[in-house]
Amino acid sequence: MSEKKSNKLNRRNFLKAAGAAGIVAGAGVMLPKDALMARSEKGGKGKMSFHVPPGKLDDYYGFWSGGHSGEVRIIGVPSMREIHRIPVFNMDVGSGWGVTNESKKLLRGRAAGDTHHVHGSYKDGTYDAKYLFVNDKLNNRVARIRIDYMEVDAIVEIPNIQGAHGLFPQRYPKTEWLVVNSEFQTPVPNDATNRKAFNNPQEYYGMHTIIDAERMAIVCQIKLDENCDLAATDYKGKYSMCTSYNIEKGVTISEMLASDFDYLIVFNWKRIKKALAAGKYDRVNGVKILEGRKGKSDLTLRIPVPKNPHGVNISPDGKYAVCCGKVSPTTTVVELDRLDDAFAGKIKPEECIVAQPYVGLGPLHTTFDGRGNAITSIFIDSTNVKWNIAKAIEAEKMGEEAKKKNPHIVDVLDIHYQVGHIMASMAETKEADGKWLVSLNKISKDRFLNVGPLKPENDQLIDITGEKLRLVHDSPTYIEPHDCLMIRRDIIEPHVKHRVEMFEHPLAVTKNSIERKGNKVIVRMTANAPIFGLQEVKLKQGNVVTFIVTNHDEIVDLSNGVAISNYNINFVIGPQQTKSVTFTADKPGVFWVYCTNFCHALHLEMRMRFIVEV
Ligand code: RUQ
Ligand code: CA
Repeated sequence: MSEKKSNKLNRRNFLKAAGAAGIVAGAGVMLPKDALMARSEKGGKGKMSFHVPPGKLDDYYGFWSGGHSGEVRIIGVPSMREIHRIPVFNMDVGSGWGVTNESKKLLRGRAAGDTHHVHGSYKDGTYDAKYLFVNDKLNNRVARIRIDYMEVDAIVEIPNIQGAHGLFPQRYPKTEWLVVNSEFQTPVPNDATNRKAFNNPQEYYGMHTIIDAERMAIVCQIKLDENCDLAATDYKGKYSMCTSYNIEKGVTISEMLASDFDYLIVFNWKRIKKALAAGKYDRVNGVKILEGRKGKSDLTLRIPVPKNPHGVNISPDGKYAVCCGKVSPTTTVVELDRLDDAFAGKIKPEECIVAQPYVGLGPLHTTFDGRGNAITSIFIDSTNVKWNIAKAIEAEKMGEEAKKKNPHIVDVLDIHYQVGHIMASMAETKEADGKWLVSLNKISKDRFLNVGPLKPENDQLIDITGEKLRLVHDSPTYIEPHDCLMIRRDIIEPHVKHRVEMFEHPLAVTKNSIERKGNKVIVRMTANAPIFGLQEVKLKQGNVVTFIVTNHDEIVDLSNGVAISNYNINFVIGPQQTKSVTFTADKPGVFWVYCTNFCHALHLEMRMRFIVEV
């Protein structure tokens, strides 16, 4: 089937599903693309190049989530070259993550994950280059990556939820809290003590979880009837929010689509702090649970939005939340300054909505150029739509006829194909700079060499410096980025170290030794290219052995690998770094321990014997 035809089919099926569920998507409305065609083409295009020649560096650190690969990647923008991978919830022997004691302690036996959203820690509405945070939708965890080493240093497990999805850190005055949403509703508690609830979806709840970003510990959870999908925080430290697409408490698709509207739910942090201080909570699995349900709580506000909404993003001026309709061809623009009045009961929640412009079929996420324009990803249409926020608000005031002409639409760009997230450079900060846009397209189909049934994603790089969106580069990425960030190089680079602080690791080895305590053997060893500090380790079959190895090289980029033949042990140690591994020496024989990371002209000679006697 031709590409066009299959996309059309997709569109028709979607309309059918949306129609069957009782909505009229785009009826009587000139959809943005046609509206644009009807107008004269105008507006200049940007002129930037993605080419970064030898000797030059990229302008942005791109941080990509890796979806069900469980990792986070660093991609240079604009070259789109993958520079590094940070294993997070996955196993990666290339770095030793998942093989060493250090990583096992954080992973606790669960080396599979599903990362969606990477966000940086903030100070005054922009990145402070301390941490990155990323969610695990599979096993309901949040990991923290320290930017100086680009390694995970903490993982917190979140009880009482499933589908840990939307994640966002506090933006102002700095990141003390971060919020995580539970996309799936579940019984609370979800165990045998509550088995009556298993078969009664009315007793399933969603949670908005608040995490202390420094301690990486759970502060509290706010209990809702609805599910919580994407997350955002404002620029004043007053509110966090979530979109909910299942206010119906449905367990089937048609049940989840039954209502014509769902909610953008806003959480009032001042009131949450007050409720915590006043002890107004229950405890489930050790976590403080605050009441957030409709009609029972003053911590939450529900703004009705059509229909099964997905992303919510805050404009860089801090004024608006833009919520994408997904099953509705619109976005909903909420003016954040009205939330105070809405919480105080002076206006109705829906009066916070200042515009609901048409953007196309299947809007999912919105990003910003810092010049008053929003760009929204449109899944079904396979487009990125650039629209002007002020014009959308103006048209809303003028009424339905003015609105139908789509005066807010600035440009529409076809992408290849089925876009999920989009992100503009620095767009989630007050320093949004309107230079680059990345469209994270889910389907690459015929774009790259055929590599079998499982194709890469297609990340398209778009120059947004002109009025028109200009596609400049296609880049395949390994399965399956959901979201990305582009942070200016000058913010990140000064904080990234070439070597670790040796004595940060309590077990850093300065003297080579073999210590035996009963069945336990502790091997302390240095690595200094091209020599391991010990020539051999001899022990008895059945001994439980711990290798602790410190790389004593200080030279930039001089890492050593430690691999033990036939023992499935393999990890890398950066300059001045220490790693350890514990295992049972269950196979007798002579096993070569060798360096895996090419370190020296005599790299191949960098080896020692591990002798397991009977
Ligand atoms: S969301 S499906 Cu970021 Cu669009 Cu995870
Ligand atoms: Ca719904």
